[in-house]
Amino acid sequence: MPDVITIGETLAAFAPVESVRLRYASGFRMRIAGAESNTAIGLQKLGCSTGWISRLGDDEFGAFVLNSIRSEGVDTTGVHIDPSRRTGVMFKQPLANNETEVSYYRDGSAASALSPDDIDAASIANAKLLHVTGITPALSKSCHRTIVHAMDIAAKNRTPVSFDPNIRLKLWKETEFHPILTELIARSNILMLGMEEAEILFSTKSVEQIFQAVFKFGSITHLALKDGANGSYAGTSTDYLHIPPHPCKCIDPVGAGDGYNAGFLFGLLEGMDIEQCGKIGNIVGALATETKGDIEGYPSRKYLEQLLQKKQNIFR
Ligand code: KDG
Repeated sequence: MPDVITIGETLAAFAPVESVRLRYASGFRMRIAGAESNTAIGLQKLGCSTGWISRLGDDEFGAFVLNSIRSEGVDTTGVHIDPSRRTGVMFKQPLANNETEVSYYRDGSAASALSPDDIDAASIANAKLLHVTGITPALSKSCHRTIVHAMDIAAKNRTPVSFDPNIRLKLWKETEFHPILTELIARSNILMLGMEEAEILFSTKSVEQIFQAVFKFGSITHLALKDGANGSYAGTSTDYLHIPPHPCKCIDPVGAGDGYNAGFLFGLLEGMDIEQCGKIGNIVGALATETKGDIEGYPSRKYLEQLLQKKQNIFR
């Protein structure tokens, strides 16, 4: 059984071949996009065994998503095909300064009907880690119940839970998400938090105050605070440190946070110290920004080791 289980929706994501407004685009490139499967793929590339639980429509986009994730080596036996609903899609609009705006077409998608019955308890009970995000509970009430159910199984079986709030305002719409995310943080052990999300959740930009606020949740053992081009902070209840960024040439930042999660969690699973975990998180996140897709830039374990040892690549 896989060491790491993730749960969530993955979409067929379309980006215009040329960086133009979508209305002028004549060609699109189709890739996959899903925070949880991104993290699973990142971990899998680093040599961890991972599984992804989800629902997909019985359609071409569902087949594309399933084939893509399976081809990266992620276990997809926990994926249910729902003939009555469609696979969700999204479009990426490239903007100035290498920013990206997304438009979702996922209301009522197959994954938005995920329910606790879709969860194989044994896979979570036997895993070394359950990784979930705040995207799934934003999709529907049954998705929210599914995540709570999965966390309950993890707690009963002492499987550590990592949680990334991944706040997507376009999905929460009018829903008051603070109490929902706070409750999920209180059920987690490892918190992966973006700096802007920390500010939204804890009303402060002060790193020290964020660390204090997070460790008031007695369940949390590790916090990674992702600060984009400034690097990250990582710590435990007793101490934290700043980890400088890994240099990169960003062309699309989407997927970097999930890549960071994969690198950081890989370090923890390998028993590395918190500084090394954060360093690997920074590397995987930085490499993710250098490609247009979410996952293409995530490194193999061999490449990561070369970077950590500062070895030159020999191409010829
Ligand atoms: O973190 C990247 C994700 O946001 C992207 O891949 C799509 O999962 C996605 C979402 O719901 O926004």
